[in-house]
Amino acid sequence: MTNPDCIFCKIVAGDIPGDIVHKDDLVTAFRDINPVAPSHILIVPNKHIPDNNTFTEQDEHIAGRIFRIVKLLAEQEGISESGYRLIMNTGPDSHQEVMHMHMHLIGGQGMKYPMG
Ligand code: DGP
Repeated sequence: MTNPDCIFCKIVAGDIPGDIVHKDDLVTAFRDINPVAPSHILIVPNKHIPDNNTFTEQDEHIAGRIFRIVKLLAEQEGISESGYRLIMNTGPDSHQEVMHMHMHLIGGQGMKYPMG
C-alpha cells in the first residue's frame, strides 16, 4: 500500500533517491536529508501509515521490526554505547512534516535537539 503523493513512499519504492542504509520486507531506513547529528537515520514502514494515530493492531509487527532495526543500525553507526535518541513525531504540535510514519534515530556528538 503506497501513497503516490508521499515522498517517503517514493524513496521506499526507489522512485526518488535516498541514502538507504537498510531495507527488508517491512521497513526501510535512510539518512535524513537535514541531519541534526552525525548519525540521523529515519526508519519507516514500507507501507503507507501516516502517523502513530493511524497505526493499528494489524501493524504491531512493524513496530517490533522498527525497534529491532534501530538496535542494528545503532550498532552499525557505532552509537550503541555512546547513546542515541529516538523520536517519532505525531500531529501538528509535534511539527511532523512528512505524513508517513517514521522513527528518527539520532546519535553522535553535538546533536541538536529539539529539532526545528
Ligand atoms: P518530521 O518532522 O518528524 O516529519 O521529520 C521529517 C524529516 O524528514 C526531516 O528531518 C527531514 C526529512 N526529510 C524530508 N524530506 C526528505 C527527503 O526527501 N529525503 C530524506 N532523506 N529526508 C527527508
